[in-house]
Order: sequence, then structure tokens, then C-alpha cells
Amino acid sequence: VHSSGILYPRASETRDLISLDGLWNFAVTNTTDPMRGHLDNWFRVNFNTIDLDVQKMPVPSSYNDVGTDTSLRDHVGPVWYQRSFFVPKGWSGQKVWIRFSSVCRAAEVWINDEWVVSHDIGHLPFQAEISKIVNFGAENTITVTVDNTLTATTIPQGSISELISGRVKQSYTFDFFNYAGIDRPVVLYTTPATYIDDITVTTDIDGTNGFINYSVVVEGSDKVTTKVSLLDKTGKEVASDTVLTGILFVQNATFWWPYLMDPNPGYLYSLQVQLLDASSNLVDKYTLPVGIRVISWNSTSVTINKKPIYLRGFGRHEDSDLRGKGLDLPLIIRDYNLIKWIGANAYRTSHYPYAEEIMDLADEFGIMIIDESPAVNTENFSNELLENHKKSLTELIQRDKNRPSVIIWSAANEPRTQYNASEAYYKEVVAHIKSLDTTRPVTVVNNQLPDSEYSGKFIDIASCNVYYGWYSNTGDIDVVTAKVKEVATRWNKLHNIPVIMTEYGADTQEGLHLLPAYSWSEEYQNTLLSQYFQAFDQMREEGFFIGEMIWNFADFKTAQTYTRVGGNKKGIFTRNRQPKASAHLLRKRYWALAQNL
Ligand code: GCB
Repeated sequence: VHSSGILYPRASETRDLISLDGLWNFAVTNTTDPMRGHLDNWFRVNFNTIDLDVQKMPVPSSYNDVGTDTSLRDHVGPVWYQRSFFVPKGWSGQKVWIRFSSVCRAAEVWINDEWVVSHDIGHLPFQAEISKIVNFGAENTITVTVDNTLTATTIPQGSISELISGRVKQSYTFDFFNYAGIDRPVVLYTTPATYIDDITVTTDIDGTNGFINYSVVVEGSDKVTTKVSLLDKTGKEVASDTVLTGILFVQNATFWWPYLMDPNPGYLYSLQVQLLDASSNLVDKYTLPVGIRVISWNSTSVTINKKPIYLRGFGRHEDSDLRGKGLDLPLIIRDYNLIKWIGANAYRTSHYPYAEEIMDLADEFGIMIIDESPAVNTENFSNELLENHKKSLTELIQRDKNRPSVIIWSAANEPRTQYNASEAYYKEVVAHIKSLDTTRPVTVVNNQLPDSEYSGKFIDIASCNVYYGWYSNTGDIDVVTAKVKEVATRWNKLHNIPVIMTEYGADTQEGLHLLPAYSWSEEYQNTLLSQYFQAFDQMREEGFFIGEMIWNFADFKTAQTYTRVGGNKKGIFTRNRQPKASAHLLRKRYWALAQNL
């Protein structure tokens, strides 16, 4: 079976692109009659002309927080989006594609009364060719349903119940709001009939030289020739070849380095792929950014370009006021400015894949990424769940395989690996990742103790989430350092692998000051973090401890519970991206660590 590429859409001499972002028409089905839109074939009706309660909805955005009542925020089941769009006459004869960067969670797409594509996972792109469906030089209509329902076999999982009031409620165990909608960009783009469907690169180094192993998949006619050129930042060609699968040799290459590890971090070459016909006319052209770097790992360290790395970073979320998980360019630039300000060099895309625009900036700034599947808190292990989980990883790796910033694959966050059934399950999940990519190490992010869980023997790196001084030993800050060392050291000893602390932290209400330190105050967060730092420094000397990621970069919204005041407040930045006292403390530490290494 041919697995299609999902290259980020870029305009070129041979490709056009039109954004479908903007205000769409939007209608909600009644939760007691969720299939009404399907039964009445809403994809055949113009939302402007029928008796529906139609609102305007921004794309990209989550829909939950732009309204004023709970029925939209807490809606369960399908919602409907619709808009019209114009396809230029000049596009006829080209292949026309529709591409969604993400719909959370299940999507069905119709264009001009015809079903086009369905996709049943959030945070990952999908596309379909629609050349035979659209009218050229004319208006077209696109209708999209988005269903946020989570069940025992969706990724992530959840459950539905009917309350005494008759309302249908979605429950889930993960600690972030189940935002839904068309939350990333939607584009129409063209390719020629014969086109570059996929490119895969892996890179290696030898002394000061670099190697790029590349492979290009072409769809359509096989009567084309290929020209592959590697351009440096100034546009100068530094290597080239004329085969679909080959190795480019770059003498005295500029390697891709993490932020603050080199004066010139995040260096990207451009891999320009061209297809030419028999008379050397350009048929298709696609340009992929490529960083030259190599990752290796052993029982105590991970290296980039043969130098050991130490991760200074965060767990994060795609989350902000009003937009929810909607891609917001000012927000993501603010976030990277804060990451650089604080001297971090890494983060985990907890607990799902982040937008491609966010990943592009990680490549460009030299920020190292632990790239996580949307499988969070997996439990009730079944074959159907396993298949969906593996599919999420196939799509994630297909999307992010070429990114130099991605240094570790995370199969899941806090799966219930204390249960025996998780053993066969995670054996297969990790084997699946290895079957798709052997150039990066694999982790499972765990909150179980190493001696009472079943996934550790399959992974290359231990990632542990611990909350000493918060969920356990609240107020007993004096026990933290010893406990942290005990659990992290045990992970290393038991499985003989390096260890990263992927979560630790304390909820903190900004502006709450209590001396002596008392839980929820800024003083408490700082005192607690300092105890963790002591443990980290002692373990760093022992050599197996390779990274610290505080939970969380910023405050974020969750489902409603009495432990959450307007959401999770473990951010060192507020939800509005202003520093708490802890951000200043962490900044001192991260810059000092950067200078020592
Ligand atoms: C965890 C989870 C994370 C939560 C965090 C917390 O272990 O991985 O999703 O937000 O704890 O603050 O409870």
C-alpha cells in the first residue's frame, strides 16, 4: 500500500496556494439529536438560506471559548462548519488539494455535495485531492463536521454519560480542556499531474563534513528526471545529484546545533527538489529545510553531533485565552521570545503534536523537541485502541520525520503502565516507532515508579513525572530532594538508560505572596523548585541525568474540578505569558547551565 506524503504546502514555480482561513458559518447540533445534521444532509444545504442558528466562527480557532454560554463551551458531538471559496480558472489541468493542518478531533469533509475525506484524530494534518470535485473559475462550497466525542478507543480516550438533567457530558482523565474545532490553517493548493509526493531525509556527520541521505517519492509519470540541489543560507549550491534516492556530501558543513550550544544555532540548508521533463522544462519543484545533525544515545547520555546534551526546558500546551488551541501567530512568537529570554533549549510537545508553524520555529531557533503522540493516560488497553495509537504515531512520524529539532519520540504521556496489559501493548507501540524511524530514541513519559510498571524495558530514555511537595508531601519541601533522587536514580539503575525529569512543579496563583512559603504562593513555587534543582545538580554529577523540564511553561485551561482555579496554574508564566517569580528564578538557572556546558 502506498502511504502518501503530507509535505507542508508551499507555493513554488509549479504550485499555487490559497488560504481558506477566515470566518466560516457554523452550526451546532442539539446534543440530544447529534446526528440531525447528517440525517438532514446539511452538507447539501447552504447555511445562509436555511432555518438554522448559524454563527460566525473563526478558523483557525477552537470554538469553545468564543461564545458566551456553556452549551457551546461544553458541547459534545458534531458541529458543522461551512464556507464558499473560489477556484481560479487557471487551476484547471492541475491537481487541486485541500489540506487541514488539524481538526480536533474527528472530521468529515464535503465539497459541493460530495464526500471528500474523513479523519479521526486531532493535531495531525490530512489532505485530499479534489480536482474532479471542484468547479474551476467558479464558487464552491465546503462543509466540515467536527466531532469532539472521546470514547474508550479514541486517542485520547474519554467517556460519555447522560446527566439527570438530560444533558450529555464528556468526561476524561487528562488534565487539559478538550478543545475542539478547526484549530489550524486550511489551505487549497495545486500540484502538477506529476508531482513530488514525499521527501525523507536523514543526516550524518564525519568530522567537519555532513551527509544527507534523501529519498524522493514521485507520483504520476515516470518520464521525468530529477535534480536535487542543496543550497546554503545565502542560496549557494553546495551539493547536488540527479537520482531519486541518494546521498549528498557537504564538505565543511554548518551543522544544526541547539540554542546556546553554538553561536549559530538552528542552521538550515534548503533541499531543492526539481522534476524536469524530456526537454528540461520544470515539472514540479518543492523545497525542504534540512538541518545536518546526528543523534546518538547510550545508557547514560544523548549526544548531538557527538556532544552530550542537557535539556533545559518545559512541558507545554497549545493553549490561550479565547482561542483555546487555535494557532495564533503573535502568541507563538511571544512564546519563543520567552523561551530564548529564559535560556531554555528544549520542550516536550505535551500531550499531542503541535502546529507545523510552531515546529518550524523550533527547527529554526535550535530548540530540541520531545515529540509526543496524542495518546495521554492510555488505559483499558484493547486492540482497537492499539491500532488507533499506532496510526497516530505513523501520522506523527510521517509529518515530523525530517525535522532536526525532533530528537526524541514520546509514545505516550502517563499511560496506565502499572497494569499488566500495558506490557504487550507498549512493546508493540515502541516496536512500531522503531519500524518507522531508527535515528531517534524513544521514550514513554511515566508517572509510575520504575519497579511497578511495565513499559520501561522497551524504551531508550526514561522520562519521569513527579510531584513531591505537591500532590504528595504537600508542604514538606524538605523531603523533595531525596525523593526525586531516589526515583530518577532507580530508573537509571533498573533499565540502564538515561533519565529526564519531564514534569515537576506546583500550582501557583500569580501575585499570591506568603512568607514563610505556603502552597499556591509564588514563594512556595520558588522554594519547591530550588529543592528539585539540588537533586538535578547532584544527579548531573553522576552522569545519567540528561534533562529537566518544568511543568508547565504557562498556566492553561482544564476541565472544571475543585483542584483547579481557572485551570492548571503550574505555569512559570501566566496564561497571558507574563512571568511569575519562578520565571526569574528559572532564568538564572538556565543561563548558568547554558554557560557551564
Ligand atoms: C501530570 C500530567 C499533566 C498534568 C500535571 C498536573 O502528571 O502529565 O498533564 O497537568 O500532572 O499538573 O497535575
